[in-house]
Amino acid sequence: MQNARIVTNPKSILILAGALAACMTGVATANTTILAGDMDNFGNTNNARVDTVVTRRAFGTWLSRSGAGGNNTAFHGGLSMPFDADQFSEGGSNGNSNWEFGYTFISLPMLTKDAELRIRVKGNNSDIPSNDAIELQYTGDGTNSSFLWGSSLATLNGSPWNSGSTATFTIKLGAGGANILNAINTRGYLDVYVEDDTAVDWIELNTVPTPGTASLLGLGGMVAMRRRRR
Ligand SMILES: [Ca+2]
Ligand SMILES: [Ca+2]
Ligand SMILES: [Ca+2]
Ligand SMILES: [Ca+2]
Repeated sequence: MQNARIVTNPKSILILAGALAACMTGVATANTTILAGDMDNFGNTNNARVDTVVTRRAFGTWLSRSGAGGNNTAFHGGLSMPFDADQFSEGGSNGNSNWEFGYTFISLPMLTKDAELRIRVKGNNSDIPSNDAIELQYTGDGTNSSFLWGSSLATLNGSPWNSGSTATFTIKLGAGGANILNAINTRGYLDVYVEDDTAVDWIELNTVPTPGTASLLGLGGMVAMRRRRR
């Protein structure tokens, strides 16, 4: 009787390894990442589908305040700065100077302790970006300036924040100096405010990093590589 031969097709092994890696990648995509704006390197301000600015009512009221410090009403008809306003031509008669940016992530899931905010910003070449700051979680009633956390952009940058300075900052919401996680989870939203000569390309909220994702992905990659070497 002839022995049966078991033939292993290298292609089928590769397909299996690929499927395994894909399953593990599936674990990674369990992260909830919410993107505001589009990652277009400060492209046009008029991409309405992805660049729509959303603000909670009290925060929006404060952004369009009149009187002292109310730049948006004084210079921009009460409108908040849109995403991607890094060019003077993108800001009407007063250009993109003295224009305050605000965005609210609303209806949030519960954030885990490792939740983080990433924001890409650029100092504009109009007026004075060097004194600008980012602040998180507005707590006022629409008339007063009050946030749970804030930092100058120069501090985040580790060097002066000037015209043309461009950076992506990561702010860990449940750690160290910020630690506003409980407040965000209690309220279910997160306000992001950026002063007033700095443009915002996009903001990303990474809400639920999945523990062990990196090692699983690494394992998937190793399996695929071992198979390929045969
Ligand atoms: Ca632009
Ligand atoms: Ca200014
Ligand atoms: Ca300024
Ligand atoms: Ca953008």
